[in-house]
Amino acid sequence: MGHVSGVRNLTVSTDQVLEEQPARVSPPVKRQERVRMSAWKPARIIVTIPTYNEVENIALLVEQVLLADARIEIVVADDSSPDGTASLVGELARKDRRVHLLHRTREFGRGHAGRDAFAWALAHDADIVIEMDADFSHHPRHIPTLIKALEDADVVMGSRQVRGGKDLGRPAWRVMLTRVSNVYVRWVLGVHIRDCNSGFRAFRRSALEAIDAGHATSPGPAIVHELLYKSKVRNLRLAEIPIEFKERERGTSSLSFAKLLRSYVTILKLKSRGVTGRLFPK
Ligand SMILES: Nc1nc2c(ncn2[C@@H]2O[C@H](COP(=O)(O)OP(=O)(O)OP(=O)(O)O)[C@@H](O)[C@H]2O)c(=O)[nH]1
Ligand SMILES: [Mg+2]
Repeated sequence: MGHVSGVRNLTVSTDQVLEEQPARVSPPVKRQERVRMSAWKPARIIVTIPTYNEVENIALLVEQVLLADARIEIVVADDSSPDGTASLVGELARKDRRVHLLHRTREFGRGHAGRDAFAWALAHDADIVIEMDADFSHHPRHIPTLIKALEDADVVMGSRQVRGGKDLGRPAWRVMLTRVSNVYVRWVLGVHIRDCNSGFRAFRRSALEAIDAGHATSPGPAIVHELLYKSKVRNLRLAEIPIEFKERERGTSSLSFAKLLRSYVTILKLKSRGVTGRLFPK
């Protein structure tokens, strides 16, 4: 076991298993920048997947994500799920060197898991990092489009709310809740993204470094808003591509009303830190 520099609480074992200790782009890309980006050849793409009780989804998802692009490696950040997700991913990792497990045993939460997975990806030389959910709401078939759109953007979001995007299989009240919370996030954080709640995103390495994603502070789902807001504050180029978002078919949601409410409060705190210049730790 050896330590990974730059990542807290992580150790690496030789068998790849880790244990704890058509896009809307703004602003327009300048010609000079286009020339620079045409030479951009990302070699290493890391897909990060936070999981909690996803044993019914994760094996098939991993298989499909690996097929999406030969450059992809996957890191699954699991919070010691009682259903055995981590041991299943551990088995997959032993069979395939492109799969890695980040087995988290403390500081649980969707946000902290996302943060540690970003830190892991950066420490492992990712040129592109894509974060997605494990429940097939984010389908791997959209991955090539996300990667392509990064040619003209720093951060690309899979969006239900742009032309061609869909929100399938969810009850009307959930779709409405997503829309209302979008209005709230856009209003509070002042971002002009249509689907601020989407957790299906691709980042250039330089973007993750600029927003210091490996030290994101939101413990829960508000990490998606934190990274979006920090991207805006850092003047990164944000783009949205349409995706078909589908309600999960297997496993159960970890999202509760209490978590949702807490994330709305976190969004207010983010804004307050933003206006008082405390968004990024000194
Ligand atoms: N590591 C970790 N992952 C989590 C945690 N909570 C949720 N996740 C994962 O984060 C992703 C999104 O969680 P979901 O439970 O699907 O929540 P959601 O997509 O916001 O809500 P639904 O629309 O109800 O599915 C999934 O891959 C979950 O397994 C957590 O506490 N720790
Ligand atoms: Mg989900």
